[in-house]
Amino acid sequence: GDDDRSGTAIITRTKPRAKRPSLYRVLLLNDDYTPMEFVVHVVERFFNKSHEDAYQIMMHVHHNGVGECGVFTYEVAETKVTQVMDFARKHQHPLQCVMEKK
Ligand code: TYC
Repeated sequence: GDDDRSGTAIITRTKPRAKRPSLYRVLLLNDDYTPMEFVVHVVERFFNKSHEDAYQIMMHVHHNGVGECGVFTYEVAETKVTQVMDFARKHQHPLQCVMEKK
């Protein structure tokens, strides 16, 4: 509509506007204690990576301090972070997983 009972013009959009959701990187952080094999397992299990890709991501984090495991919408990224942090805590490893807006 272009008018209302208050006499104030209101312009509404006709063409459907696709609102793309913001995207978030999920990152693993390096530490000195979490076993390499545990990190590889985490990347395979929670980020659906092949063993080869998971190993590469783990080694990237080991050498660079931080690395990306995937890019997701806010809710999915938040779920990944919680799942990884809970799993690491359960196994008493200090592994840290965080998300950041792209
Ligand atoms: N730096 C760890 C080690 O030498 C391995 C490791 C890799 C830990 C990646 C955390 O996100 C990580 N055992």
